[in-house]
Amino acid sequence: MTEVGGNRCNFAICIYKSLHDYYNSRNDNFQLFSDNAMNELHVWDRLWVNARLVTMTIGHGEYGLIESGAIAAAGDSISWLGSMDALPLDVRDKTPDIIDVKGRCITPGLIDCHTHLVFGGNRAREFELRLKGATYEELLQAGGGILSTVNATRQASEEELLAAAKNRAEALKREGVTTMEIKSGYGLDVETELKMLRVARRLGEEDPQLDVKTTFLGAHALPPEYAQDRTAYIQLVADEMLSRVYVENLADAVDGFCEGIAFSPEEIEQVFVRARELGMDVKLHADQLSDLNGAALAARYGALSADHLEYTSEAGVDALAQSGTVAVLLPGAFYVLKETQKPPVELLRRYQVPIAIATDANPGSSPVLSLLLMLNMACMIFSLTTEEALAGVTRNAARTLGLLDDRGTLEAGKRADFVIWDIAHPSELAYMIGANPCAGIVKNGKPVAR
Ligand code: DI6
Ligand code: FE
Repeated sequence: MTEVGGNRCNFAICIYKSLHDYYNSRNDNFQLFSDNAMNELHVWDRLWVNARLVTMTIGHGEYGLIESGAIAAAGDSISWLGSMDALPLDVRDKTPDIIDVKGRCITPGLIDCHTHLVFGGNRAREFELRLKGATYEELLQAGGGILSTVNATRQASEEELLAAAKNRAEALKREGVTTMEIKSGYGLDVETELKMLRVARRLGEEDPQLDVKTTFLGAHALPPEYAQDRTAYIQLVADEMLSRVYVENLADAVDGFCEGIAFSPEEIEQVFVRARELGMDVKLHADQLSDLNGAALAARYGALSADHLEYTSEAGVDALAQSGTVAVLLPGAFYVLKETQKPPVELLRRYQVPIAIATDANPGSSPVLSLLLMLNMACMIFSLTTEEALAGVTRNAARTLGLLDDRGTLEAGKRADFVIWDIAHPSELAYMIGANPCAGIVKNGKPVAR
C-alpha cells in the first residue's frame, strides 16, 4: 500500500498524544486544557476522503495512483496523504472539515508553463488570411503577425491589458490551472515590456486562486523602429530592458525566439549571457520552424526549458538530456500553423528528457485557452501516452518553473494545490474533448471553486 508522508503526521500525533496524556494525568486544579479544549486542537485543517489520488509521483506505479485514498491539508500544505486504511483515526476525528469526494480523482493543480496571456487586440482577421493561403512567416514579414499584436499592446493601457488577461485566465482556471507562466514580448520597447510584466505580476497577486511566474521575452521579434539596426535592438534588450526588468524584479526568467524570422543563436546568446550574469533563469523558443540548434543553445546555458522543438536533431535532444532541460511541447501552435514536422518524441523518451505540455496561449500561432485540449492533442498528434501528457502539465511543468519542490505532485509537505475531477480514471482527462470534468479546486489548502 502506498503511503506518502506518514512520518511527519505520526510525529504530530505523537506530540498531541503526549500533551493530552500529560495534562490529563495532572491534578484537576492544574489541568490547563479541558477535554473540550483538547478537542478543538486539531492537527489537520481539512481532509478529503474516498479519493482516487493521482499523485504523479515517480516510482509508485501508473500515475502514482492511490485507489482508495485520503489527503489532508494543514495551513497551505499537504500534511498527510495515503490510503484510507492508513488514516490515523484519532487525527481524522479532530479534523474540523472532512469532505467526501465519493471516488472522484484528485490530481495536482494543473500548470500551464508556457503562455503569452497578456496582449492587446486579437488576430482573427489574420486567421482569415491564413485560411486563404498567407503563411505565418509572410504575415510577420509584411509587418503583421507578432508586430500587429505589438501595435495593439503598445496602445492598450495597463488596466485594459489586465482585464483582457483576467478573462483569458478564467478559462484556464475553470479547467484546473492553479499556476501559469506568462511572457512579455509584445512590447519590444522598454516601457511596454515593463507594462506587460507588471500586468502579469498583478494577475497573480490579485487572484488568490492563481500563481503566476513571469518571463521576459524582449527578444521575440524585431520592432519596426529597429528594422535597419538589429544589433542596436539586441543591445537594448540585453542592457537597458533586462536591467530594468531585473531591478524592478518583474521577471522570474528570460526567454528568446531563436528562429529565422526572429533572432539568430548568436543574438540570443548576447541576451542569455547577460541574464546568467544577473543570475536569472533562461528558457528558449527553439527549433519551432527550422533547426538552428536552438535546443543545444538552451542546454549550453542550463535552460529550465526548451520549447516547441519540432525540428530538434538527435544531438539537440542529447544536449537537453545532459543539461536536465525540460522539453516543452506545444501542440496548439503545431496544429494552428498546420505544421507537418513533429517534435522528436521517441528521441526525447530514449534520452529521458522530461516532457511538459502547455497551451502557448497567444493571439497568433496558438489562440488556445484549454489545457485539457492540449492533453488530447499531445496524445493524438504527438503520440504521448495519457500519463505522459498529464505529467506534462503537472510534475514536468512544475520543473520548468523551478517549482518542483513545492508543487507538481501530491506529496506531504508540498503546497496543497489540487483539483477534484468528476472522473473515475486519470486517462479520461486526455480522452474527452470539450468536457470539463473539474468538480472542485483547492488552492493553498482552501477550496476555491465549485
Ligand atoms: N512562438 C510562438 O508560438 C509565439 N511566439 C513564438 O515565439 C507566437 C506569437 C505570435 O504569433 O503572436
Ligand atoms: Fe510561445
